[in-house]
Amino acid sequence: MTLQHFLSIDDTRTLFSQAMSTLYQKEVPQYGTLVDLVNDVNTEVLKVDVRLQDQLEQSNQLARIGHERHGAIRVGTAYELSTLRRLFAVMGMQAVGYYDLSIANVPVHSTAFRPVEGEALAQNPFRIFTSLLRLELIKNAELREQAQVILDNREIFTPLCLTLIDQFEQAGGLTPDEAKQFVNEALFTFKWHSEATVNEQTYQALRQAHPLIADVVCFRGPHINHLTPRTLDIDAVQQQMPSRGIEPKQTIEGPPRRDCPILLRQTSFMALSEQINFKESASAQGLQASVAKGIQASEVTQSAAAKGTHTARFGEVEQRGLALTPAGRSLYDDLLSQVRLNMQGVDKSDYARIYPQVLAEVFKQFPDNWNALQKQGLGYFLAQPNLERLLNKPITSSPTWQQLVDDGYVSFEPITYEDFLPVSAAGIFQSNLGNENSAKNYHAASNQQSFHEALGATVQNEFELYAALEQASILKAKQALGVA
Ligand code: OOG
Ligand code: NI
Repeated sequence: MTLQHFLSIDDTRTLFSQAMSTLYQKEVPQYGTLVDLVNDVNTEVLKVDVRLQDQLEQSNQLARIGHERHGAIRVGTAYELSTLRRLFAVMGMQAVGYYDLSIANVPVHSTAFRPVEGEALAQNPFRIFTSLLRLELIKNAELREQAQVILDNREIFTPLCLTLIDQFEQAGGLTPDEAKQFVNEALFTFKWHSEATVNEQTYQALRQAHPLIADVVCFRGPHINHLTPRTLDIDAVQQQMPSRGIEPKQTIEGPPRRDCPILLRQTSFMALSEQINFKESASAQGLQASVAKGIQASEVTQSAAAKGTHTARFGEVEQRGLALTPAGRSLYDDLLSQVRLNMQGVDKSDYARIYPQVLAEVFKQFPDNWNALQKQGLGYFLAQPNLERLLNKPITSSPTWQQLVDDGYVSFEPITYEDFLPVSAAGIFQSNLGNENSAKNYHAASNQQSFHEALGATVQNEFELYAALEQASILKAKQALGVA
């Protein structure tokens, strides 16, 4: 079989992201409302802001904005995580970045599966934030073992999905028909199942330990818990949400509104409470038996199955800006800590009002024009040769790169941040889990090593990826200017 019989992995990813969007719209109708709002706001912004329109066009992003999404899932075992790594590879998505959420008392650590190459990102930058439950952080040994047994006994992938992943790995690709089949099968892993795999008692015990543990352990699969469209004006979306019947979380996570957006700003809304059906309530003995045999065992009798509700799935919007260098990121982290310090002691009822003011005030220390950000090495930029300038004034000497820049032969377009922010992610997690877990302590040393072992690979370093994109653009610009 030759290569042209395969569907490209980028096209498979687009099929999948569209299928996911359709699925989630059916499952969580508010998501559809949010997508409509975001589209309206984006259209409005582009009408008014010609400079932004240009800039997005220059950096190959105008086309992708409309269908750009990220989602999130949470899994329970090394097998699940490493198989997801193989599944996402079929769509050209690789693990980038390590996020330790135990900093926020959430017992997971995470990565994001996403495309890494410039062209793939321009076509469709679909990303899935993927968290692995850190079972070892459950203090109650009995509960911990119970959760482990339940997880070890579930299979979140369909047999055909696993076969097609094998097929992809062996043949180096999937035919268009196989790719469609694959997308259909993969959807099963991400869809919502209202049948819990445990009885109410087990669900409540796990929920008591942490709502997130119940969310990961008690269902057939890692249902997608949100799908996020990208907006060009998150303040407008936040402000207009109530008029469309959506109640946003109190504050926007991330940096403040700026002339030159950096990193990532996010806000979310609490999803509906969804009805779930528990397995039959078992006696202590029956419970043990069903735990020992896992999912199948709890299917023994379902006559007295109780109903309950589960709140895990929500909506989120994001606005993306410049990818920061380690220096820029460290300034961002410092300023964010300052904000937190300044907010200490602020009354809860004043929090939502005061927080944006403090954030804006503290972030005055972060340069807010593209030139300064580029010159000071705070962000990553794509170098673009100015060919018009070259025509008007041919280069005669052999100038340094800096001279070329100073003489106007090169311009810079910001590289978009494609990743996530642990503090923001924690804020999103918290706002959707309720406050019942705030007293619990899941703070732990971060453990990237064990995450890599579970993943079966090491995650890529996001800074290195941005630096490589920047370097490649500099090389190309030099060639175009004939000074390579
Ligand atoms: C993931 C939360 C993190 C983001 O955008 O930062 C996230 C989760 O709740 O599972 O999606
Ligand atoms: Ni998210």
